[in-house]
Amino acid sequence: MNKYTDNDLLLMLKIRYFELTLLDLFSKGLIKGTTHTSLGQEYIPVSLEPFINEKDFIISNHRGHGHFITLTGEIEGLLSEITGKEGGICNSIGGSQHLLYKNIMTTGVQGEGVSIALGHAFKFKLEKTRNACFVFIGDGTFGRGSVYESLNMASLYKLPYILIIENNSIAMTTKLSENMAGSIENRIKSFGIDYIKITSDNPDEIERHLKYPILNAKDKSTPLAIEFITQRVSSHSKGDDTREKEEIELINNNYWYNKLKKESSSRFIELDNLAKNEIELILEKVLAKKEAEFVK
Ligand SMILES: Cc1ncc(C[n+]2csc(CCOP(=O)(O)OP(=O)(O)O)c2C)c(N)n1
Repeated sequence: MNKYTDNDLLLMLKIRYFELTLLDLFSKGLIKGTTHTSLGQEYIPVSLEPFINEKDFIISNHRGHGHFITLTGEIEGLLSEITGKEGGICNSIGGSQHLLYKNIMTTGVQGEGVSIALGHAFKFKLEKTRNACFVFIGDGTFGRGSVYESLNMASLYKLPYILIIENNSIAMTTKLSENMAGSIENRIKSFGIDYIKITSDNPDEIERHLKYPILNAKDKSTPLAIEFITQRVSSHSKGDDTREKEEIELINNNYWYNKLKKESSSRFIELDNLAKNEIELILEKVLAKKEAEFVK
């Protein structure tokens, strides 16, 4: 198992166990509201992390736990937030989807982040800081007009605006093939914006593709779009999966975790246990906490 570096894999595994923990807590009625897991997409923020610093700004979306954990390391704070316990990063007011912490915010409103990101990117350009605003969207969000308005402005004003598209080919229950004319690539390029497609799920390999384009976007203050061809391993939120059994089986066979599990190297088993134990310990600690003031 030399495909993934230990650091990348450990982080991907921690995100996976965090998400599995949430699904379990929901099934036991220990979390209210809803949640969207990033199972299958864990490697995406891990691939971007080397290029994002504390002065950049990040806007994530409804499927943002992996982004948040990778970029802040705040696993306990996020779990406390979602479970309504003391110590939540937003005092349990934001929950799973609406967070603001240091230089990262998340929003469950589709197509909202793309517009807010323009303001951050404009500020970076004016101040000549060589920072960028990274904004995450799914393929389904191309149904929102704000995406095109934002791409237009980002290109027109040459902003350090980095759009990360997590194309898992489905939005809730609507497949991309049934909903989009043309392609994401052509839509981006029609605004004169640089575009990169990533099909790998190995952060180490992806980083090599992204290094120059991201540095270029920051240095020259110019927009960039990165489309990750990925897959949603779990349901849209908690149990709402309308995909055919055969399709889900195919996705599971292609899931990096299942492939590594099949190979079952001793290093993988060691890292898998390490990640699982860490999340279990955090869960134990969080569940023992008092309810947050806002929840009482
Ligand atoms: C403005 C708005 N409309 C509808 C929704 C409900 N909704 C939440 S996620 C989602 C689908 C998002 O699909 P996509 O952008 O492909 O992201 P994915 O869920 O696949 O990660 C929808 C319609 C919303 N959150 N905001």
